[in-house]
Amino acid sequence: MTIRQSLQLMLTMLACAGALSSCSLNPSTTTPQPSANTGSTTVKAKKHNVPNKTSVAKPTFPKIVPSPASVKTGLKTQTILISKNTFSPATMTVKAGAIVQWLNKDSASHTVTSDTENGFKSSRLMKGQTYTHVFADVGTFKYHCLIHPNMTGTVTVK
Ligand SMILES: [Cu+2]
Repeated sequence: MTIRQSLQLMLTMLACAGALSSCSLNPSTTTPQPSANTGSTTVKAKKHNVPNKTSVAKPTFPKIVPSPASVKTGLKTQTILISKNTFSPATMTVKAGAIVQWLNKDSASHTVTSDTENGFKSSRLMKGQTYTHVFADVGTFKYHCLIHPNMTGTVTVK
């Protein structure tokens, strides 16, 4: 009888051990779940990458930033052509805040240099190069080309 009891105890012990092992297996099965969570975090990381791609696409918008500036003033960029050693038009009237762009069409290089010492001045513009200046203040602004002093122009800002 005591042997049977001991055998029963042994069986119950084994059963318990099996239960424990099965219980211990459960935590092991639950531990993969955190890894699954980390997998979800990697998915989140991928989601973060996606906004990065959209944020990469956003910098294409800042290229249009000059247009918001023109939106503020409600003015578009106005172009003065430099052609045949002449500013064309030589006289331009714009509103305050206007963006004026000079475009050199000549094979010769020119500059856009304010007659005023502390005024706007471009570097030497080669063919196809442009110089842009925003006329924020009202006034009459005369300019010339450093290379060809005969080349003169006037921008009047109202
Ligand atoms: Cu010139």
